[in-house]
Amino acid sequence: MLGALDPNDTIAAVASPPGPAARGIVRLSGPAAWSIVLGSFLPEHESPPPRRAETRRGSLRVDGLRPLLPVMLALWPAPRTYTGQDVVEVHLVGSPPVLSQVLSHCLTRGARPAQPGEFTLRAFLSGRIDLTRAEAVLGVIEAANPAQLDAALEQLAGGLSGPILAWRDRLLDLVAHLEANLDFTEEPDVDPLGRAALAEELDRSAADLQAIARRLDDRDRPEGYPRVVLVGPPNAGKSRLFNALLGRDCAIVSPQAGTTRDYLTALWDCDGLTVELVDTAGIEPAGDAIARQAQTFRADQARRADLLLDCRSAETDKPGDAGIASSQPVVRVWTKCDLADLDPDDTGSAERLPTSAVTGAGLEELRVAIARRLRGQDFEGSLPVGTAARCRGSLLNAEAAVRSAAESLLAGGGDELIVFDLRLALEEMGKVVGAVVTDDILDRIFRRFCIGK
Ligand SMILES: Nc1nc2c(ncn2[C@@H]2O[C@H](COP(=O)(O)OP(=O)(O)OP(=O)(O)O)[C@@H](O)[C@H]2O)c(=O)[nH]1
Ligand SMILES: [Mg+2]
Repeated sequence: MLGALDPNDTIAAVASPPGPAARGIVRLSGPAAWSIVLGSFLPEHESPPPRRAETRRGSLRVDGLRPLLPVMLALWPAPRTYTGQDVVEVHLVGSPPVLSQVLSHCLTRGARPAQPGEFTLRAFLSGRIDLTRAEAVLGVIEAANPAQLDAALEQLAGGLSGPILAWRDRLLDLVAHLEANLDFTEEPDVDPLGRAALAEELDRSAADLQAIARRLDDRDRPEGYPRVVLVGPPNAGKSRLFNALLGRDCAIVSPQAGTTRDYLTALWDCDGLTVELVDTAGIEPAGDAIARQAQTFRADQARRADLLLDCRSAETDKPGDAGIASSQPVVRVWTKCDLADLDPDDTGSAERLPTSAVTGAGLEELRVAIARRLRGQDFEGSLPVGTAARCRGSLLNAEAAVRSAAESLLAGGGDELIVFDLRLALEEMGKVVGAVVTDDILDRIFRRFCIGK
């Protein structure tokens, strides 16, 4: 368990990405970090250990390496460092065998290998960052595209924790106030007006908490990517368009109607957004058991879509046809335009993007249209996967506890009951901002980090 790791050990790890590079970094954090490195360091200019963050040039005498290694040291004194401890980074040539030699040199001098995420865990334990920020660091490391990276960076800046912290502070004040009453007065605070105002304020807090939870609900992508689902009549050219967009042949294409039965999914880079693209069976009245199953799959995928691509064949379908009716966002597409002359003045064709999977015409426009629609739905603001799900439950629990406190207040319940509920709410909010943390949460978050972060 990461939560059980001793934060007083000095830890070390290669902190640069794996593989050869111009420069590599070995990072140490802990009480002995500086002495371990400085003990083998020959500086260009002799000077005492710095009292502020500083870099030093010189060479390192490393066990098992004959020549002295030219290095640059970055030294940060505790407590104003990322981990809250003494930190040192050894910057040197990015050769993997040399880096591993330097690391083992440090390990034989008293450091132990850092577990994945352990540097960030220390940052969290020392109160330098809260849990949402810790997870955002992970988001930055794992971000699959620029949009996710933006979201992770925003979260790293405290986007999520700010409003929640503000509420937590208000609740803390309230609890302090009520507890003072418990301690110092025999009679409960019986000012009915004051209690009604307090109850109203609590109701407002509960509504705010619910709103934040709901916002997370909207923004959380269980799989992390917006889903774009191709739908339309059999033979409309969905599978061929699916292949053309992906740039490889995954789906079976044939002139026979009813070719696609299962649904297919593939990750697709759509104008900088990573999207899960889904091909489905053509919409038709269900026939035999297989066709029924195909329709169930299709309906289920369509329901879970963030955006539907409604495909009609320009060869066979009429321009006036409105296409599928759906409350979900839809981009309407003409397929097989190479087989038909579309009149650009025809309103029907203007509302549908003309494409051809054979000539590639219109595919770029389609890509841009899809990305624009998804960005309009704020997928760029999606939280790093997992954060929203983890926070939502706690926010809803906090909301329920605050509402229960408000009810007790109005019903004239004792202050003990109210304080009890508010404490519950605080604990739940604490789970979000990391003030109260179970080992389980720590472990779940930090074991996903890579070593050296
Ligand atoms: N000329 C031309 N033919 C196309 C185009 N797109 C699809 N086709 C042809 O239309 C036929 C049906 O294409 P599919 O992609 O299998 O159609 P589908 O919508 O997936 O059909 P189901 O899976 O049966 O629902 C195939 O013969 C394709 O080669 C296109 O843009 N131009
Ligand atoms: Mg198909």
